[in-house]
Amino acid sequence: MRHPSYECWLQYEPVKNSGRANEYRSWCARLVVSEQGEVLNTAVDELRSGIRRMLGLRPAIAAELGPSKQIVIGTAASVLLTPDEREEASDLPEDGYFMRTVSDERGERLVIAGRAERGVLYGCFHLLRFLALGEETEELHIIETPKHRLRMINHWDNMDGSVERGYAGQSIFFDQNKFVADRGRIADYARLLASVGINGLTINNVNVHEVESKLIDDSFLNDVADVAGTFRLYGIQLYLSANYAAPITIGGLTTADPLDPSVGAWWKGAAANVYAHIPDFGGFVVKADSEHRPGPFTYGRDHAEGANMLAEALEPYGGVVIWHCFVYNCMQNWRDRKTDRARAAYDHFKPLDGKFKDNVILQIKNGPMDFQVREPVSPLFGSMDRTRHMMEFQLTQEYTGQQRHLCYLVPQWKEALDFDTYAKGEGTPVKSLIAGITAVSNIGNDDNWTGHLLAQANLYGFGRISWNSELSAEGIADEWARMTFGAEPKVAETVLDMLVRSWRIYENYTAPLGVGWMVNPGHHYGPNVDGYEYSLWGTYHYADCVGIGVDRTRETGTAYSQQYFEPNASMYDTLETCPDELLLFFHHVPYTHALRSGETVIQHIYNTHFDGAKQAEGLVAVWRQLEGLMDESRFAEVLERLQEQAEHAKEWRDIINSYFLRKSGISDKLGRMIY
Ligand code: GCW
Repeated sequence: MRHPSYECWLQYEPVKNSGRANEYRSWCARLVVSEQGEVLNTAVDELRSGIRRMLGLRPAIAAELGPSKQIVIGTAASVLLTPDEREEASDLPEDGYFMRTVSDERGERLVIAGRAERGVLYGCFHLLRFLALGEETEELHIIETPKHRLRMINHWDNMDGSVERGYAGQSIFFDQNKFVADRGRIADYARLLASVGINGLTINNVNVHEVESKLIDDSFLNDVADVAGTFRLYGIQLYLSANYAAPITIGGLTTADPLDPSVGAWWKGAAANVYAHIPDFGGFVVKADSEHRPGPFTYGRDHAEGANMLAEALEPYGGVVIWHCFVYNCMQNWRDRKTDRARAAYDHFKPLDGKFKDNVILQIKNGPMDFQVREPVSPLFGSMDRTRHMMEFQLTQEYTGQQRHLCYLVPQWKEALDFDTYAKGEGTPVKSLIAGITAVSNIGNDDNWTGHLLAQANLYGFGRISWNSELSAEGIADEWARMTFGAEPKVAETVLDMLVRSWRIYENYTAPLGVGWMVNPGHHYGPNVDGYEYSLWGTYHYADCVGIGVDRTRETGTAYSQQYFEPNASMYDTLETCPDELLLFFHHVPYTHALRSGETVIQHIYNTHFDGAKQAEGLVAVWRQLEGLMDESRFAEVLERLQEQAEHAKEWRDIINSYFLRKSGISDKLGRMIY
């Protein structure tokens, strides 16, 4: 039997409110569509099955308009639309759609029209969401256009079946260096992604190892094409992570120098072969000169030269190169206080602005370090107005509890997207500058996809926000909770409340005030204050007996703060104006320093760690109140994770508090027990 949450938010439970159900049935008895197309067929199938499951009705499928109420779906080319509607649909941006009720001499209809098939599919999922949420459908007038053209997911899946930083089982694509034989689960995944508007994905890890390098040659291209075909049905384009050294590792050349003509020619041949198999292939995602991956630096070339060579190979087919900016010195010495990992991406890429070809998109992590629970927004956003770039988030909770802890990340992403860069004066938020958004996947072959059932909300929320970054984190959580657990108000309200508070709770009992890390090296789970303090990775907090924090100010520190536009640069640089939650990211201060909140740094550490652990315990208590209001298995599996979180939060609390009590010699003014 399938896990009750296998279909995630597409539960399609029967509509309970009979008034609403009747209203919906009146529209849904007849479904009119006159065109054929792969994605359109997917849309029709989805609509049919959703209607059947939610309304107990098998809609009649017709190719012509009828006299009674009906749903009409079509692209801008559909003869079912009026000339005005056709024009309106063709004026929509790519992937856009409208959904409205019309009543005229041609009959009463609920029209879902997309500029193209993909828009129609999104419109159908939108209607189904409306039905699931019990929204009114009598007077619809909705126009939806995505805020971002590229809405992607990156998998860090290896062909042996493991998933780098994966916390939800093994890969759904690969096993034992082959593609999995049963592709059914891949189709189910494509459906989930399409339902929230995702239109691109990579299936393999950006750390491209030996076998995976061959995904772009004849060894695996038939399989890749087959999987691309599955995603294509759902309007999702496939990309591959490519190994920069592939000309050597699989091409038999002696160099991967981007300026060597034989290298360019090799990539052109490779691209031609990929496109012969997959005509709508999206392009290559490349992590070069990062964490020991090969790249153009080996040959004394810069990243523009490296990326452009690949871009030239893909250009004839409309493909893009998505190039990682996660380039930094991972062999640092903790004694060296001038090298600053946070500065690295900007220092490497800003000077190259304007040198990249148009089909290169730089992929920038939301923060300058590495997906910590709290970081400032990367200053690269806004600093390159002649280079296309996109945002990278991390769904997989590498540093945010690894899907053992609850951490709903949409509020964090909202903050990053809304951050005002001041690049073109006040009112230049990150979301206005980017060509797209991508995120590292949090799914695997676990029964419920994400390990922690409530982590599904991050996948859902990512899709929704990459479609429309104006949506609120609460609104998204509310939709997700109701679609996942049904309309029982107590469940939906409780889950919503838990999700919305969870990021802050996690932050409370882990690394304080933006300083980050303090995790066990390697796997990154659990507290270890000095775990990364003396290592090569450039991830230090510099705690001693007097104070803590990284001095990134202009005068006395690494001057990272100056990578921002004013007034952000001064705001972060000045102790008095730097936001508390990022204080230790920008400043080294004594433990007795008073925060803007009025509390000292040391007392803040104690308070938040006691609070955070208590709040984590509180999550268990509120969840327990839901017993009996949902199926036993979902109740029990979430309970188990929350209990583990509560226990683990105490460990965090104790390790962090003890460490700082001993370092600082300052006791908790509330006299609580510190071990
Ligand atoms: O967060 C870090 C991870 C690495 C990962 C890297 C990256 C795929 O610890 O496992 O490598 O980011 O983004 O490339």
